Amino acid sequence: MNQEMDTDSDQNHQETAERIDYVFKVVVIGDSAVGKTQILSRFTKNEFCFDSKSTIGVEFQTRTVTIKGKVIKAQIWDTAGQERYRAVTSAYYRGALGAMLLYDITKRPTFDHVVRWVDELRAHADNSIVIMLIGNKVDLVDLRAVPAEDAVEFAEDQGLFFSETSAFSGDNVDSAFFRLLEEIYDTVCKKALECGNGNSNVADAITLKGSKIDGISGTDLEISEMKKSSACSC
Ligand SMILES: Nc1nc2c(ncn2[C@@H]2O[C@H](COP(=O)(O)OP(=O)(O)OP(=O)(O)O)[C@@H](O)[C@H]2O)c(=O)[nH]1
Ligand SMILES: [Mg+2]
Repeated sequence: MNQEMDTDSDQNHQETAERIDYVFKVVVIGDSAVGKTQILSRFTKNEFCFDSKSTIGVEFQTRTVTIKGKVIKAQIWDTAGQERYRAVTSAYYRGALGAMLLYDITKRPTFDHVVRWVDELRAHADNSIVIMLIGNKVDLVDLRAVPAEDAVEFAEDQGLFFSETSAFSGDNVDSAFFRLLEEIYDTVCKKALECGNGNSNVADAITLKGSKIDGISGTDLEISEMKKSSACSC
């Protein structure tokens, strides 16, 4: 059973005194106005804003949860869907263990472009990255332009997980993020076992451990790090 520890923002580091077993970097991508910033805001702060502005550059929010008895801090990065506002692509993806790839169920072109986003992930992210395809704005069901079946077929074909959400109502937002984090955790454990060190710490088995992002937020951020004391229990 998964359990929430706390919800916080980048500015609020209350959880620093708590035990954190893992920090998982997740990126949110997709066309402009599909709801990337709002789904992040819903997941980390349980907030929604109707007149949100287009994101410029990069920002991240965090939320700490418990998955399979481990305390996991999800560090979730958001950038602009518009090319001209985006930060350096490779730096954005560096160290990411998971990706939320959003389209808007009311705008067919945003779904048609998903294949380009998958290509970008394959080009810039680690090949073991866990990808969750998200059809957002499911509250606008009367305006639906993308049948769920189309997305299911695409997701199966590409080996992606899939969910439909509403950042507005909150429907499926938590479950989608929890599913992604669970899959990341399982991938991390599997890698550790493949490396034959199931009894030692996972960190040594993860190629993405301790990557640094430079020149994005102005500070060097240690990402996707595994606490040295942690052992994989799966
Ligand atoms: N009805 C409805 N509107 C939503 C939902 N999610 C986002 N929106 C609205 O869609 C618009 C765009 O949302 P954003 O989260 O700013 O989109 P974005 O993908 O971050 O866009 P960029 O930052 O430009 O890449 C805003 O007006 C939101 O209020 C949703 O689930 N339902
Ligand atoms: Mg945004």
